[in-house]
Formats: sequence, structure tokens, C-alpha cells
Amino acid sequence: MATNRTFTMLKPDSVEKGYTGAILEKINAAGFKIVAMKQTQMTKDDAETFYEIHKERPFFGDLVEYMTRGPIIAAILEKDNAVEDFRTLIGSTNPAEAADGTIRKAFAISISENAVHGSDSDENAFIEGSFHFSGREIF
Ligand code: 3AN
Repeated sequence: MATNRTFTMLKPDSVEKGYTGAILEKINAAGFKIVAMKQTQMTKDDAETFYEIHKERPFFGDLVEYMTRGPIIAAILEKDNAVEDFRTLIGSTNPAEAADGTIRKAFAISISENAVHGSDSDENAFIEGSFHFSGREIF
């Protein structure tokens, strides 16, 4: 059964370009409540752990470099059917294939620098949220 929480990161490109306010507005407008949020910067170790599932992929080194090159905004979001609805809101991994109105369509430039992360399952939402936040940071 779908839970009501997902995890997101507004990635370094979004922070660098000053898109974070506009992206958070879209997230709020879509009905998500922010239950935890902070600006942070991932270390190489953090990114390698977070994206371990991709470690054999050819883009892994570039992905780690991208995700560690500057600050991100990490957040846990709450809404009915959060994981699936947030994946719909952000759009396809490749912004060229993202639907009109999605966050990646509006703010991402490429498949490798795609503005925002959204968990792909309830299990991963919990793991990823716990990676970035302690219990006392979640409301
Ligand atoms: P999503 O972020 O849509 O869940 P994943 O989990 O398949 O996509 O990929 C994680 C991240 O790895 C993407 N957000 C993107 O930054 C990068 N990535 C995924 N596929 C590619 C690819 N084919 N080439 C370069 N980077 C990629």
C-alpha cells in the first residue's frame, strides 16, 4: 500500500540557478506538505552511498561529481500517494521526455542534470529520508 511520504532533493543545478523557490512553490501548489527540509552538501562518500544502486553504470562518476559540487535542498514531503504523485509532478528522468507542466520540463537541462530527485518507492523514500534527517528533524 502506498504510504504518504516521499523524499526529494533539489539538486546542485537548481540551487546554482536560483530555481529552488520556484520549485518549492510548485511542490506546495501540488498539495505536498514539507515535514522536513534543509540545505546541505553531500560528500563524495554520501553520494556514492546514496546512489550505490548505480555504481556499475557508466555515468556513476559524473553523477557523484554533480551531486557533490554544491549545496542541495533535501526535504521529506507528505501527501496521499506521495511517491507516485511526486514522480508524476517531477516528470521523466530525461527532461526531453518530461510532460508539460512537470518540474523537470520547466527546470532541468539534461538527463544527467535533471534539477530534482524523487524517491521511486515507499521503501526507498524511507531509506533516503533517514539518510538525510534524524527523527528530531522530521515534523
Ligand atoms: P530518477 O532520478 O528519475 O529516479 P534514476 O534513479 O534512474 O532517475 O537516476 C538517478 C540519477 O542519475 C538521475 N537523476 C540522473 O542525474 C542520473 N542519470 C540517470 N540516468 C542517466 C543517464 N542515462 N545518463 C546520465 N545520467 C543519468
